[in-house]
Parts: sequence; C-alpha cells; structure tokens
Amino acid sequence: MIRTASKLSLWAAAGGIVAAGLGVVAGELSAALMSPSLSPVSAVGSVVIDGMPGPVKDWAIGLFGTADKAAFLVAMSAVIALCGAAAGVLQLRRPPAGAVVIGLLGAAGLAAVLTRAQMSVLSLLPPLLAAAVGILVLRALTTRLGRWRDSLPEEAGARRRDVLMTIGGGAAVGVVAGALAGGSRAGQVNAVALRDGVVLPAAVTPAAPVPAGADLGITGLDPVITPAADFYRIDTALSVPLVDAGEWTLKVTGLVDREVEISFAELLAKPLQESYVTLACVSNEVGGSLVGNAKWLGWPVRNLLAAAGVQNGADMVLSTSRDGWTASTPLEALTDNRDALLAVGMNGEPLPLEHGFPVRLVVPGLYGYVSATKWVTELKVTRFSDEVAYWTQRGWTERGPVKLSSRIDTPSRGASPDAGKTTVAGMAWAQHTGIRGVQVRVDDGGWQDADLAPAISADTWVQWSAGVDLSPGEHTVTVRAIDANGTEQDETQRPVVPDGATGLHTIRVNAK
Ligand SMILES: Nc1nc2c(c(=O)[nH]1)N[C@H]1C(S)=C(S)[C@@H](COP(=O)(O)O)O[C@H]1N2
Ligand SMILES: [Mo]
Repeated sequence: MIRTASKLSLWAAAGGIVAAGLGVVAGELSAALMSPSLSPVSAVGSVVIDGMPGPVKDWAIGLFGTADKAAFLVAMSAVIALCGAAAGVLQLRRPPAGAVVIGLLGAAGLAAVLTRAQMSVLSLLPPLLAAAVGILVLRALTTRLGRWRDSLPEEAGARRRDVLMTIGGGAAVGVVAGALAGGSRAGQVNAVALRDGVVLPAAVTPAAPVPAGADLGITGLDPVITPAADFYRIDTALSVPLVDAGEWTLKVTGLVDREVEISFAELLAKPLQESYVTLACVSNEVGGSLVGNAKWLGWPVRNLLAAAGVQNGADMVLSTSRDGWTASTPLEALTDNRDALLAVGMNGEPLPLEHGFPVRLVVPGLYGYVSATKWVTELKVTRFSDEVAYWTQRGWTERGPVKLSSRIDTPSRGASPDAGKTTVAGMAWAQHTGIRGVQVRVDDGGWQDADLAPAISADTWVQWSAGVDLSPGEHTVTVRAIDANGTEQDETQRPVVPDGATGLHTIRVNAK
C-alpha cells in the first residue's frame, strides 16, 4: 500500500491549489460580470503596490520596466498557490484549519476591496463568493482524500480515481472559467467599444507642422514621434481602469469660487488645440526608455480653472484618477502659457485605454508623477501645505520639473561597429526650455558638437547625430546636452529617487 502520509499530503496540496484557484477564478469571473472596474485580485494587488516601500517599487520598475505588472501578477499567483497548498494539507490533517486559511484569503480580498476608490456594494460580493467556492471545493477534495486514506484495499483503486477525477476536473473547470473571466472582462466592458465609437473633433488650433528633418531616420534611433503602441506605460493600476466616456465627468473643487463639472461631450465641444509634448518618467534611469513624445489633443486646463475661479492662496492642484491615484501639480504650471492640456487625443486617436482614456493631464516640463494623471476625474485646487500626493507620500519630491537629459540610441550598448567613421545618434530633452546643443566625447577626448535635428518645439525632445572616429578596440562614447539657457547637463551621478536621475549617458563599444 502506498497511501503513505507524505503522498497523501502531496495530493492534498495539489487539491488545495485547485481549490484556491477555483476560488480566485470564481471571484474574478463574478467581478467581471458585477464590478468590472474592481476585482478581488486587482484590489489586493493595488493594496500591495500602494504599500510597497518606494525603493522596492523602484527596484521592481527598474528590473521589469513596463513588464512590472506581469512580474507582479506571477508573484501574486505564486503566493496564492502556496496558501492553497498549505490549506490543502491543513484541511486533511486538522480540519477546518485549511478552510480557515481560504477564508482568510477571502477576507484579505474583501478588506482590500473596501480600501479602493472604485469600491461599490457589488464589488464586495466577489471576494465572499471566492472564499465560499474555495472552501466548498477544498472540503469536497479533502473528504475524498480521507475516504481514500481510510479505504479497504479492494476499494482503494476506485477511491483514488475519485480523487484524481475531482482534482483533474477542478483544474479543468478552473482553466476554462479563468479564460472566460479574462474574456468576459475584455468583452463586456463597454469602454473598449465606447472608445472605438469616439470621434474626436479637429483641433481648432492645430499643432505647427513638424519641421522637415525633425526625424533623422537613422536606424536604431527612436522615432521623434512615438507611436502610441510603443509609448512607455507607467502607473500603479494593475488592471487598466475602464472608464465609460458617456458617464465620465471632471470636477473642479477646493479653493474655487464655484465648483464646476464638465462632461466628455462638453469637453469635446470646446475649442481644442493640439501640441507635441514629450512625457518623461522620474524613474527613468540615465539612458533609459521611460520617455516618449506624442501629439496631444486637448483643452487648456487653465480655461476650466478660470471657469471655477481660483481663489487667492492656492498654489497647487491635486488631480485624482478614477482609481484613486493622485498627483500634485504647481498651480502655476497649469495656468501659465505652457498650455497644460486636458488631453483627449494622442497622435490623432482617442487616448488608448492604458494611457488614460477618456481624459488625462499633459503638462509640458514636469515629470509624469506630478502632472500626467490618467483617467482623471477631479482637480482640487489647494495648497502644497495642505495635501500630499501619492508619490510624495512615498518619498519623492512634491515638485518634479524634468531634468535636462540626453541619451545615445545608436550604436547600442556593447555593439561592435566598424572602426573608422561611425555615426552616433540619440535624443536630448529639456522640456519647456529647449535644447541648444549636444556634444559627444570618445574616451577622454574633447567634446565634439553633434548635429541637432530641428526641434518640433521647446516641449519636445530632439534627435541629434555625430560622426566620430573610432580606432579598432574598446571605447566609451559619452553624450551631454546644453539647454536653451546655456546650462550644461549635470554630470553628477544621482539615482532616480527622489527627483530624477542625473549623470551622463556613456556606452561602451568595441570597434572592429
Ligand atoms: N492614474 C494614474 N495616472 C498616472 C500614473 C498612475 O500611476 N496612475 N502614473 C504617472 C506617471 S509616474 C507617469 S511617468 C505617467 C506615464 O504616462 P504613460 O503611461 O501614458 O506613459 O503617467 C502618470 N499618470
Ligand atoms: Mo513616472
């Protein structure tokens, strides 16, 4: 007889994983139907993300880049599977300890849902359902395992098949229902369809045409206008907030003469304008790719603020997203002549869902974490001394002007270009100031001027290229930028925390 305790424990662990998995799937599937904007898993994930110490999150973003969410979900699945395995073993040995573990998982889901901005009565049911399904399946499985353990030799085979069928069947149901949950979330949420139905009006004030030659067309160099599909994505939203544009409104509250509220249709009816603005993330390392340039269509925020009547004493606007995330933007940056936009369009299309559909903020010259609120629903006029935004609570500075920066795109790091004349090219940016010059240096040689492509505007990055002479062997190539005021890029190496990295981008190449 091989019905040893350890073998039974393995089966119990497998059964526990299936039970936990079915519970999760039940929760997600019911959430997809009842509360698409908030599921138990996304709620727990958001709580963990919000509570993560800044450096850990920073490390994760640095390590996984924009795949941070996928990596996080894998880690979460592993934790749930471990809890499930433990629940299975416990339930077999000391019932109802396993059921209690599953119940606690459900309670964690419920508690997490309760903390979220999108919470509704309907969003409370899925975690309860998840726990109920998990516990029922766990009990059914351990009952069968117990029968197998206690069976007479002649019925052991049948009992064993019973266990196998239940675990296998449960796993199959889980996979199918899981796929359904994923599919129904995508299918049923009308934000996708609604976005397809949005027709943006033409800009009353179109962007000035992109100057000829703004894109040097060099292989390996990022395009000067970033396609939306390639645009970096950074946010704390584990699942993209799906906002119905027909129901969306933006409220202006706080230190204003009168609160105002604007709908999407009303916003589209305003005289919209278009401009190219380069967005950058404060977490971008020197030489990194968390920066992109797009043509944004929108209405200047200052018009909406003027309609509300900003009161004296205010110096900040706290913008809030549908999912509760906040940014603190200096009032001045939203009201001065830089044309901070309530953006509805990106590169001629409605905003992609993951870039803030239906409306986001775009403020030239400021890092995204203090300005670029996606899925924006409220602008609260306030003071820096009264309100603290999401990332400032986690150690980042309350104001985040973009730092003068430059990057080498080609040759790529560690490349082996042909010795002799080699083209080096990259990007440089100093949003809302503009770039005056870019210089490159080979090894410890002198600085050599690069050729600048014509800039689209002072709010966008510029491409540059330079021909350098490389003798055969190892070399470093370094770039620095000079902004329109004549300020040279800061050479001191500083980390991204608390207000953006500094230092020069250097690549190592081996000329052949
Ligand atoms: N709602 C919401 N908006 C957000 C964020 C977020 O986490 N949630 N992240 C900000 C940060 S840190 C950056 S860098 C930009 C990135 O915008 P993108 O994803 O469209 O490139 O969005 C900003 N807007
Ligand atoms: Mo960011």
